[in-house]
Amino acid sequence: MKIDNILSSLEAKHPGEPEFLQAVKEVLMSIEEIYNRHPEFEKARIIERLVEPDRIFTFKVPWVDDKGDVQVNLGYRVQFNNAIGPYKGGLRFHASVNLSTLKFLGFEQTFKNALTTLPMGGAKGGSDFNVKGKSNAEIMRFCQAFMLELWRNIGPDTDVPAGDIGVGGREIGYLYGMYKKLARENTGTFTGKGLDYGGSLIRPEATGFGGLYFVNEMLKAKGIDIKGKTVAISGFGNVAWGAALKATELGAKVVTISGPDGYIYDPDGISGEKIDYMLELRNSGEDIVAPYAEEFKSATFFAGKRPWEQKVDIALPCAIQNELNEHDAQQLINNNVTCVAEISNMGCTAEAVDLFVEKKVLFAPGKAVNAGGVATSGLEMTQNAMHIQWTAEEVDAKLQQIMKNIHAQSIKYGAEKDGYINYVKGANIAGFMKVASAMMAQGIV
Ligand code: 2IT
Repeated sequence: MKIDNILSSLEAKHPGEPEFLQAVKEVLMSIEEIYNRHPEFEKARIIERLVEPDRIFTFKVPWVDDKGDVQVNLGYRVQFNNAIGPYKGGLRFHASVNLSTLKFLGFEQTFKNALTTLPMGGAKGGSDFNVKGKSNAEIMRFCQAFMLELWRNIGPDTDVPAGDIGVGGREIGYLYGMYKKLARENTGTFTGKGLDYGGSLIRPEATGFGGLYFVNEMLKAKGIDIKGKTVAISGFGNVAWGAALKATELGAKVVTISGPDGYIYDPDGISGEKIDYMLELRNSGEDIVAPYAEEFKSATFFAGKRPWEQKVDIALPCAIQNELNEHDAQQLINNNVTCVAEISNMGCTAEAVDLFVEKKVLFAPGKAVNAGGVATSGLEMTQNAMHIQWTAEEVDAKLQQIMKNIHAQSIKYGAEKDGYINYVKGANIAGFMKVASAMMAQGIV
């Protein structure tokens, strides 16, 4: 495999997709050695076939706002790879959404879903629709207009969407309601549904919970106790919420959250009612965290800054891609950080990841750390197919087992001679080997 050739040919074919190239490059660098030991992969052009999505749907989403004005957004679904199972992955509604973002997310999702051990292929979709400042009725009309186009391309055994940034329980409800009306079936072709209509217990918490289970495994492997450790979290959405709940429950102290406006530092710890308040902030639809510092006097708001400048033991990006850069990484290292784990997808820039690995910092990538979200989506699909509902304890036990397993797979392929565990390499190789062997078994399709 010639990584440079593959990347430059991708760049020539699809100019202006830096996030996608970043994600591809990371995986190719990790798997190069093992790939070259398998000439049958090269012969079957596994890499060339893996870096192109199976297909992409792009469509316009016209809708009418509360003033009666017509709005037009772009909608997408990238069905990346279904070697392992039906396409599976979230929908992101955010002003920054474009094809590069969704291709990188779909590519990552393919390997992440492989790591869960559940039969799910990779997909991602969404829109440049910005939820911020929209009324409930506008969000409903947008979701219905989006689904009017997408419904033909999804189904319980073909493609099962879920939430991501900007798509939470409310949006899933509107999307799924319209899907059912059009498809005239009730097979749960969406995960993250409400508990009253086929959703799974623990799904809202799962990404954050799974992330902390993974971090706990990383620390345990080093003989470190998570109790009493300080934690910097970014974001204040669903993922940050689940992470703060579980970190607190495990005895760690969360001292930051952040939004597009800046970050909150609360040395007393963000726990209990403060975590509930985070949800209130989110539900206000304003997309700002500043009011936290007015509500809780122990906290300080740092406008326009990121939480990585604080001295903490554990840093957990929980917001969006490339939210932690090389400078941030250096600050964390200078402050003697113990562990950094991406709960957001590709939360760190390539330079930041390289620095963590070079300095042998305990670091793990999103596709391993945040896989608990989609894994629990897989468990929701199972419950829907069986027409039953598992208890929270049953789902949580399965989630814990899955995260332990992903950790073990990462060690299997990522342990280096000096004892350092390169989780980036480990997770990429483990995910890739499964997808590649599934593709090999099914011929050139
Ligand atoms: O990035 C992710 O794994 C998600 N947004 C969850 C996808 C899913 O299908 O639950």
